[in-house]
Amino acid sequence: MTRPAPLPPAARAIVRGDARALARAISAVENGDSSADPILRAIYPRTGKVPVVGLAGPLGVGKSSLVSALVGYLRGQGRSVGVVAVDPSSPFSGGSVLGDRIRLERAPGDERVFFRSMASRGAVGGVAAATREAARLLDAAGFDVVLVETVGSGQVDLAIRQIASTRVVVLVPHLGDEVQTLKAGLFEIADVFCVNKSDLPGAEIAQRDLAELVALGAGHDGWRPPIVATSTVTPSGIDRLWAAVEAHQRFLDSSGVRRTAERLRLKEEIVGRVRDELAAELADRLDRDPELRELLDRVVARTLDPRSAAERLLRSLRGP
Ligand SMILES: Nc1nc2c(ncn2[C@@H]2O[C@H](COP(=O)(O)OP(=O)(O)OP(=O)(O)O)[C@@H](O)[C@H]2O)c(=O)[nH]1
Ligand SMILES: [Mg+2]
Repeated sequence: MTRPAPLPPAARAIVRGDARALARAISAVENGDSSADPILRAIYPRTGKVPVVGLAGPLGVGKSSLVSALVGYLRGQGRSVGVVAVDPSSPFSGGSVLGDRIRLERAPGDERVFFRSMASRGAVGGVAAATREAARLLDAAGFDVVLVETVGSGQVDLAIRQIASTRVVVLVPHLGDEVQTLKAGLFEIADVFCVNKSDLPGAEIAQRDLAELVALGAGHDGWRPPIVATSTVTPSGIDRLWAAVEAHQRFLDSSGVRRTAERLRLKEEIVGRVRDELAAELADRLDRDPELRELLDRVVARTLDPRSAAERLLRSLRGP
């Protein structure tokens, strides 16, 4: 192991717990500003030590409410918490709602809670990458726990897989629509299922239905995801939800899965980055490079098929 290089001043400030330096770095990440690059590079060796817990699930199921309840719970135990939330701009909740709630949860001037929401649209380089880097900055800043909330569905939600070591999938009674979401991939990534709004009718049925689904084959790496009922209005179950998260974290260590899972996440991250860069570069070259433009012209004219064109492109990339 080589000794870590001395930290650039901004990175040192973040590691020291300077909230403003942290906020600035997250903004840079969100804006695709390259000033974040040396910071991310410098802090990386110091990350990977704290639990990064993701909450994902359909719109309006109560993810933000649960995050703020967890912040309250964890602060009650004396633990510091960093939160990054993808602002869904959903009709159920304005983006600032979570921020407001967390402000209610923490005492004035409590530096041991940090909250940041990311715009779900327009982050340069993608929300998933920006969220992952923000979570890493929170990790480096030394919070005891990092919580990540992501929006309803699709790519961003699945990105939680690449960010969090424990993934909580939040659902509500009357699974209906949610079953579709489960099919869309959340089911496979869940480490803990949370049936929120258990104060509403149907919660027990939902839990039972979900338990049947889980028995049919949820879970991975020898872990069967527990199902926890919560309500943020009563409130109830927040302690059990956190206990389930901790049980999963303990499992990761005792089984050795933490290392293999992390290795897989990092591999996916690297491959994803290369894929994105290459795809952008290729698309650009197909527009500009006369030789490649001709290739595209031939596909358009039906004298060459797309698969052969792609093979030629790949060959030209690999060089002689
Ligand atoms: N009855 C009931 N309502 C809840 C509960 N938790 C949250 N809600 C309500 O559900 C609505 C959505 O809550 P949010 O916490 O914003 O949900 P979310 O999943 O973060 O929403 P998006 O981020 O927009 O997807 C709000 O009106 C909450 O007050 C609960 O346990 N029971
Ligand atoms: Mg929310």
